[in-house]
Parts: sequence; C-alpha cells; structure tokens
Amino acid sequence: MNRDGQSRGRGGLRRFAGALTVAGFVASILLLVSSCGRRLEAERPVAVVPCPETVVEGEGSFHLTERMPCLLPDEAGYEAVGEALDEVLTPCFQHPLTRVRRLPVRGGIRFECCDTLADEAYRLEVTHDGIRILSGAAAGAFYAVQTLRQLLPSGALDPESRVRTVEIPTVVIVDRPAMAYRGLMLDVARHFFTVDEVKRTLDLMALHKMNVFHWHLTDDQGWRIEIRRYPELTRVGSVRRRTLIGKDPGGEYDETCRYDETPYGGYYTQEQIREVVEYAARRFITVIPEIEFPGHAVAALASYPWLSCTGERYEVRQTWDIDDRVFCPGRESTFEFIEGVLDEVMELFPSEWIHIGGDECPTKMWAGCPHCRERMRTEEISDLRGLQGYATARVERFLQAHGRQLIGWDEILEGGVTPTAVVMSWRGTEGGVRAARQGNRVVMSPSTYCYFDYYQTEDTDSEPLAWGGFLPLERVYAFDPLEGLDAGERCCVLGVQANLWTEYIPDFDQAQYMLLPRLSALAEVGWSLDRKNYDDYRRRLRRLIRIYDAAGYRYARHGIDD
Ligand code: TNX
Repeated sequence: MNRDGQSRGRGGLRRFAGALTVAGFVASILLLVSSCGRRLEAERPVAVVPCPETVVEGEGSFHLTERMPCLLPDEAGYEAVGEALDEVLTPCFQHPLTRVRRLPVRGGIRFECCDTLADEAYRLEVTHDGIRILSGAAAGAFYAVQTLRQLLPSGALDPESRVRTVEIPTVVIVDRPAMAYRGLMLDVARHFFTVDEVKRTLDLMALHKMNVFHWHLTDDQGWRIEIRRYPELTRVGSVRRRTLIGKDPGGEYDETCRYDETPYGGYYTQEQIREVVEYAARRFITVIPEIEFPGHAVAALASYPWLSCTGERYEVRQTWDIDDRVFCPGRESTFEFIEGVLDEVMELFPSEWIHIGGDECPTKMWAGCPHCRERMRTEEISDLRGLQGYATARVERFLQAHGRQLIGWDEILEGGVTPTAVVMSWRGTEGGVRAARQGNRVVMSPSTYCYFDYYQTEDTDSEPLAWGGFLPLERVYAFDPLEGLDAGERCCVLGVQANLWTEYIPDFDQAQYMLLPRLSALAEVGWSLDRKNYDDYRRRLRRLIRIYDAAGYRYARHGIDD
C-alpha cells in the first residue's frame, strides 16, 4: 500500500478514492447478495438454559432452509406454538415457514402429540433430515421451540440477518420440568409498568420456560386495576401526589426527606388486563392476580375511607415501609367490598388461584376499633392476629364458592388457614416447610434467594439504588426449595418464584437489569432442580446472553464476567 501510494500523484489519489468508492459499492452489493444466500454454521456444543434433562449430540447438522415447511397437529394450543416458532425464525428468514398438512420425507419441522409424555415434556430430535418435536401437549411443544431458539447460530438471532439456511446441530433432547410452578412476581404498585412492558416481561419468562406470572396489582402506593363497581379505586387510588426520593429511612419522616413533587400514577383498564391474560396464555403462562388484603391497603382506603377502622381520609402513600392503616375486618362493608372486587377479578382472570396478599399487616388500628372488638366478641377470637385469620378464612370461603383457590403470603399461616390454601413462603423457607408439614401446598419464594430487588454485588456504590440485601447470581442458583423436607412433604412444594418489588425500580430498563441474568438461575432451579451444576450453567449462560443481546434486553454482567 505504501509503495502504491508513493507512486500516485493528486489525480492518482482521486482515481484511487473513486476506485475505492466503486469497490465499496460492489463489495456491499456482493455482501448483500451473499448474505441473502448465506448459510449460518451450527454452534457447538449445544448450550441450553434451563438445563434439559438429557442432551445427546450427534455429528453434523441439519440445514434448515427458508423454503422448508412445518407441520402442526390440530390439537388445542398448537396454533400458539406455531406463532412462537414464527417469532423465533422470522428474524433470520424474514418470513415464517409455510404450514403444510403433510411433510415431505426430508426437511422441515414436524410437531407431534405423544400420549406417553407429560403436558410440559418434550422430545426434540434434530437429524440430518429434519426436526421432529414430540410433546404431551402444546405446552411441551412451546418449550421445545424455546429450546430450538437456543440451538440457532448467533447470526440467526439478529433481526437484520436475512439468511437462507441455518445449520442446527444434530441432537436428541429429552426434557421436562422438575417443578410445576415456575413463577415471577412483578410489583406494579410501587412503580407502574405499561402493558407493553408487562408483555415484554412475559416474553422474558417464556424464554426461560417459566409459567406463572404473579401480578401484584395493589398496594399502599397505588391501586392499578380498574374495578367497575368501585371507580374511586383508580380515580383516586391509582395516583400518589408525590414520591420519596432516595432511600426510605423507615419510622418517622422528617424534613430531611425529599420528594419528587410530580404526581405519579397509572392503572390497567379491564380491556388491557384481558389483553395481558390472553398474551400470557399464548405463552403458556398463567396470570395470578394479587389484591392485597387486609394489609398494604392505603390506596384503597384513600379511595373509600369507610374501609378503614377510623373512616379518616388518607392520601395514597408516598413512602415505602410498612403502614398501620389497613382494612377494618370488623365492619361488614369491608367484606362486601372485597367480594365485589374479587367478583370482577375472577371474571378477568381464569386462573384457579387468586392471591390475596396477607403480608405485613399491623394490628394497631384494630386494637382501638369498636367494630373489631365487636367482631372478636361475636366470633370468639381471642387475639388481634386472629382477626386476620378470620378475614382470610372468609375470603377463602368466598373464593372456593366460586371454584377458586386462595393463595397468600406466609403470614396467612398465623391466623390458621384451611388445608386448601396455598402458602407463598417469603420470610425464609420456614413458613413453607411448616405449611408443607401440615399438608398445605406451597410456593417457595424466600427473600434470601428470590428477592431480585436486592443488590447483585457487594459493591453497591456502583449500582443503582436498591432495597438492600445481597443476592448474587450464584446464591440464586444455589437455592434448594426442597431442603429439610421428607418425600411426602416435598410433594406439597409446587415450585419457586422470583419476586421483583419495585420501590427502587422506577423503570423497565432497571427492572430488566435486576431480573437478568438472575431469572435464568431461578428458572434453572425450577426446571432443572435435579440436574443443577453451577459451572456448566455459567457456560450455557454465556450462550444465552446472545439472545438477550439480540432481543435488546438489559442485563447485569455480575456472575457472567467474574
Ligand atoms: C416485603 S414480601 C414485602 C414487600 C416489600 C418487600 C421489599 C412481602 C410479601 N412484602 O411489600 O416490597 O419486602 O423487599
């Protein structure tokens, strides 16, 4: 280049630059043509998160081309499987595969129902001749598609890729979840997330083969679900006048506390709720709504003052710690209210389970309330905590009369619960262990392993402000939800759940950062409990983040790089 350059005069340089432009033009045409016909090579070894039950790799690969067809059974739910496949392959081919009623001998993707597999189980066979997916029901096929997504070469994940052929390593994967309940809770009360953001959260869950979205819809700081019979809940209860800036000191507030003086609010209309439930169903995710009762109630009390013991007019809460102002279980009107709310909730959510919260409910207001005293007398309740047990049992009877089951945080155990209630254990696993011992069904969600509002690193100065705590990736991964239980009691543990409380998570960018990659570790606890291995997981995780990158998800690097 030097020698050529020296022999050139100014005209030569111009000619050279011109030639470069022409060469650049030709090169880009060539690149375009070649990328259209481009074949992306298979990447090995196969790396799937959460870890499949067995993976047997073959030699060579299957060349999936954009012209190959796909065959889906007519059984219920497979339409959604087809949509999921389209979502996975459209980025690379720019169009979905053609659906056919019969497949040629070679090539293409064939889905089949298989009676001997459980609903969520699947067998994915990639041979030189094609892809065959067997599953107990559509859910299993959906999970096979999520696995297939992770078998694609990196280039195929890029929505700009435009390729004709992708190589997929030949492999036989037999897979099924270790646990039936693989959940994520999102708190939309402390900070609100739009329908679109909620849908993106559901996408994240689907990628990780998670199947229960627990939607925390009400709390002291905001009521986020439209209830037609009680319009003030959203007119008044969905907006707080201002929000605390920085960390909540707890206890008394003084002039050192600063507030963002802009009103903050948001809620979902019933139509939007239906849209989310439908979107989740197409990803084989059940949505469990949570309506907090009898604590975490200030937004409801601000909307209808007659729901509290004193009838005072409150403001929607602007700070974060536990509040004494709770529903009055002494008054009949409180039960009429909660049943009216749950009537509409049950219409919107087909989920068998309805979450009624039950956590952190101080009894201070009840102590001085004549209605509560009267209730204790007539119901022969000896202590104030018994009032919560009474209120919970009443709501449970109401839900059961409508064919639903009550689920609540582990505090519901203190009031004495019926054997049919499902207990969500958050204060360690002890509540869950106790519940399982007495035969209640349990979801394990202890703060020590499942609270994704906690810091991911000890170097908190370099992190966005968080609740506190320390929950690194490795610790999430180490969680054993069955520890300390015998075989009989283990059957009561339905699964695990990650919780994203959002006091200090103001936007969806940060929500993703707190969720990822820890969600993948918890997904592996739920799906692959019997086959966990942290080093192997980290190797596979490094491949999974290609998908995070391609999808534009924001994620933390802690645990990935170090
Ligand atoms: C406890 S866990 C709560 C939430 C907070 C969370 C913060 C539970 C049932 N209640 O109200 O947001 O801690 O980590």
